[in-house]
Amino acid sequence: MDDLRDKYLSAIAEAADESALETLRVQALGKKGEISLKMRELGKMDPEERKQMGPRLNALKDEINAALAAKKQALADAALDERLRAEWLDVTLPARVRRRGTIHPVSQVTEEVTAIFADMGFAVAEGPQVESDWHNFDALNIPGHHPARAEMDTFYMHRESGDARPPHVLRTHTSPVQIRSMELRGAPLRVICPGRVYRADYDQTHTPMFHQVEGLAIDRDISMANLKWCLEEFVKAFFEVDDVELRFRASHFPFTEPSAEVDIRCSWEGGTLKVGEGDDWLEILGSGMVHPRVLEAGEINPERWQGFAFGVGIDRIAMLKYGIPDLRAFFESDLRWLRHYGFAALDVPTLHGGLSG
Ligand code: 2U9
Repeated sequence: MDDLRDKYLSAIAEAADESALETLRVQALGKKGEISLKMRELGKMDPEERKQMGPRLNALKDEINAALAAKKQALADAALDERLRAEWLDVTLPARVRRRGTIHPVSQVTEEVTAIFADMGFAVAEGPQVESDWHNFDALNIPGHHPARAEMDTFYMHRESGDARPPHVLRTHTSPVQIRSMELRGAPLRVICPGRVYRADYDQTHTPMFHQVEGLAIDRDISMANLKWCLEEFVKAFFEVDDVELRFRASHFPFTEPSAEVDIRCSWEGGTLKVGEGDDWLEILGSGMVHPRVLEAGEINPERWQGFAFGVGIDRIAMLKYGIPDLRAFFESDLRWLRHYGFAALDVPTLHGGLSG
């Protein structure tokens, strides 16, 4: 009995896994197991011997069962410990830096411009990129025969032959968004409209799709003085300088009267742009007082309300601010270029937190 006990207890202690334990259980306690056979022999013993051996065999059987159960639990605990060790993960580690994406300079500058005008109380509006020719042209005082229609190199959408209605267009400016804002919200109104625009033009300084942001302010007694203040504040905030000098040059747009192109004083010393100093002038935007016919098209009475408007090419001012020499790089999706000029995704431009990080 003692030999049996030592044999099985030490074999159980050394068992490497659950299947080794099962083999030992069958060897000792299975139908033909060593201990089961011994128990069967009890019947052949005389009563005195049976009385002694019976309890001892039962005790041995219980002891082996208990050792098997304890070893099974110990193996399961060890397996769980090993799994927990192998699958350990530090969830407080930062994201992998090398694969983090960046914000495209055009998106960055769009956010910067909208943050500046939002701070001055302008709402942000968006509209369709496929527009009716009425919203894109007629409402902006550009009738069918007007040379500006041809100048804008418009992309026309397809119409079924026999359909006499004028075709839709890919918007050539974001101005139709302002027309829609006037229709929807009436006066007074302060709105800024960033977005993609399209013109059939492709060379060193033009791409068929580019980005604009246009602004419109309508109220009582609005004048060019309000426009001038607003644009000065914008240029100072955008180029992050304390002072600027603006030059308004008389110009002509069908949707504004009077109209002015706006230059800023700058220097190009050493090949880098410095805003607010020097003897050069740099054209950065177009502007003017909203033409009465355009107010009427937006269902606003020009006898009671006036407005100013302006338009900026986002791609162009992004190139100027961040020293990007070639417009076409914007559209090439070159990851190395994007990493070089890109902006951190979480550095959202705000006036209080800094525009460009
Ligand atoms: C409404 C009324 C007036 C928007 C204006 C300009 C002048 C302008 C250019 C800047 C660079 C286009 O991207 S660019 O080539 N824009 O010069 N835009 S005034 O005038 C409006 C717009 C909407 C209802």
